[in-house]
Amino acid sequence: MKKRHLVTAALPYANGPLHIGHLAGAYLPADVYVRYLRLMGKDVVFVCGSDEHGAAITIKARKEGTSPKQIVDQYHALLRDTFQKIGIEFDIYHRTSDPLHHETSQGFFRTLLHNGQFEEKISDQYFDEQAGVFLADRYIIGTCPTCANPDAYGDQCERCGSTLSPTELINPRSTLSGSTPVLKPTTHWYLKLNEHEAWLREWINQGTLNGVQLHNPADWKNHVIGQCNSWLDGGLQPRAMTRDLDWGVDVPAELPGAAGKKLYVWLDAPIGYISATKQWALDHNRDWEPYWKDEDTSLVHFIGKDNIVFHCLIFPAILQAHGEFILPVNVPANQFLNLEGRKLSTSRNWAVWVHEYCEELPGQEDALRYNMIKNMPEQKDSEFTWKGFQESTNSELVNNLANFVNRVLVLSHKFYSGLVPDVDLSRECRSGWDATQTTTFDADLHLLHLKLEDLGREIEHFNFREALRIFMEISGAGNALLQFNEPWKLEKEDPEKVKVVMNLSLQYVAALSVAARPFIPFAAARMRTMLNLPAFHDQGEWLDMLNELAEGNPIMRPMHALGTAEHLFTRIPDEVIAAQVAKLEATDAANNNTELSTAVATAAEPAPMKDTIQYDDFAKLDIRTGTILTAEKMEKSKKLLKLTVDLGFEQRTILSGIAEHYGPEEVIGQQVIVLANLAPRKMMGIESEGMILMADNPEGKLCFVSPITTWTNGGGVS
Ligand code: B3M
Ligand code: ZN
Repeated sequence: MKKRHLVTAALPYANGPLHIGHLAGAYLPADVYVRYLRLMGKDVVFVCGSDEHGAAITIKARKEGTSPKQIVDQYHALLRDTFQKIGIEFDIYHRTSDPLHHETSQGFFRTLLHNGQFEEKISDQYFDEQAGVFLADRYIIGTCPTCANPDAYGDQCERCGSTLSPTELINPRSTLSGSTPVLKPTTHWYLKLNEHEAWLREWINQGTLNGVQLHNPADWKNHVIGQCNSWLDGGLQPRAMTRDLDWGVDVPAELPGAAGKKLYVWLDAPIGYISATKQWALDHNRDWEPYWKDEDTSLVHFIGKDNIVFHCLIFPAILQAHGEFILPVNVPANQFLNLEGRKLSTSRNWAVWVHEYCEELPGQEDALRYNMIKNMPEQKDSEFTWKGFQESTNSELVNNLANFVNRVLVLSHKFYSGLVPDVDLSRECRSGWDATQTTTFDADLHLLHLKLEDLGREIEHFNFREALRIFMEISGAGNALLQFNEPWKLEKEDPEKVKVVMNLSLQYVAALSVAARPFIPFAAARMRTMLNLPAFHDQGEWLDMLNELAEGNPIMRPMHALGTAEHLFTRIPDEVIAAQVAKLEATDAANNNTELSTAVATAAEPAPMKDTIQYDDFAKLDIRTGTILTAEKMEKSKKLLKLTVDLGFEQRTILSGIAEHYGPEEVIGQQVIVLANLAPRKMMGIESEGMILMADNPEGKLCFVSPITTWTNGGGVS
């Protein structure tokens, strides 16, 4: 392992509260990892902060009729407090509106410019003459050239998933004034990403840079490498690093043409990790530079999968372009968490908001953390349900863990007045790991040692679900140790044997109090009090424990005086779950009402008919039937499925915007009608060679037009 660690968690946009998807995606895995490193006595700095720039902020401010500054102040405070309540323990929670960050990112910009990393390019961009401003992509809406959605955004069509540029929109309009924007030339600084493509490809796939091994790509998640390669295969293009905006970090004023220009938010935000480290160093009288510049630092970025390319390609390119910085050794991005069968959605309020959870279920912070880690979307999307949450709390935390800890403490007070008993090392008892085996004190302690090492290794490899499973396995073995030996019955007959069982059980509880800290830190602290062990200082307690066990020493010595037993966890009653489910149902009803009224409004105002076309125009369409042979979801798109369609005479790759209506498994084998002579179009790095024709049914679901195989009376087929 490297000498020091710098761990970052994605800077959340300060335009809304934190939900469970954020927690499961980036913050909890980062927090578990960092807490473990601290307990292993590592030199680690954990940085985060609010991302306070970008269109996300200004759009929210416009929506609420307030200023961007007010928005970021409000949400920065809420985010900071929420993290604290749920036990995410950053060394610093900074913010990108801080002057130190502005200076730092401007400094970066100057260095990149000085290093010849930019090219200045003039391009035509949309300008709103009424508002007098250039328009960010998200401020322009118009008709999607792919699916005719009249409300596609300048960067993406949310109906068909196409990645767009504003000039591709048909009938563009400005969301600021409603007017038609005009194209006006503007100059921007473009990072020559194309010049970084070759080394990025090598670094991502081999883990080497100029032949030097920096990391082992086998340690990276497949989906992370896959997403990077799909971008690399599409070819990296120069990317504008400045924008015409009035909110953000100014392009350094001394540069000609800087007026009215701001740094691109994906240039400024990741540099926020560096500014945060600088501020932490200032606050603690430390040096920030080794954390970013010394090869003996392990830099790890925790993010959600929508941020992969920015952290694995663009930011590394920026760091290399600067020249003094190290690269991350891993970017263990998680996939997405769904809620009760649906995608989390901020705009539809389909979420569990963490600050509301903390208010409504006070004292149950660890129960949420536990459930999120247990279901963490490490390799694929996963699911949060309130029922599952109740189940994991009541049957695992209460019935297994809390019950074990409580029984051990209560019995120790009853049998030994709360003093850890001394044991006869030659005595045997039944093993909690295997009902058919007997064990001795030393042998069992050795097994515990091995389990704790396994658990730590899983955390080091970002396998948090597996680590948590081992944690609960230890608790389960502790319970079984009691169950198989029944000390409450045996105490009269064979008190010496009971001492072995009870002392071992106490060692299990002590081990669990340390191992619990990364996952359920509040409960871990309560366990320390119950055991009358020192509170955590996060200075190598786990390592000390392993060292003791390696020497064959127990974690708690005989005659150590225990504290009193309290309840470690309380059950989640049915009413609490019912109330949360009702809250989601109300959200659902509200969403449907809005959709209904939008649908009614749309129905009352039919879209104007398009111009009449002549038969000759229609005859240009080459329409064929085909069969879907394969179907898969596209990594970065909610809407697109990638299909292979057999037209009888050839096979085509077609991207179709139906992923929200059909899963890949449902469409394989389906007969479809294909517009076969549509000009090929590249979307998300893949060329689509045609279009699947489908129609909305009265419920608004997209339907295939399928051949008649059976028909019923009244089917009206002629
Ligand atoms: N704020 C995007 C997001 O929340 C962005 C992350 C920045 S990390 C440097 O998805
Ligand atoms: Zn579209």
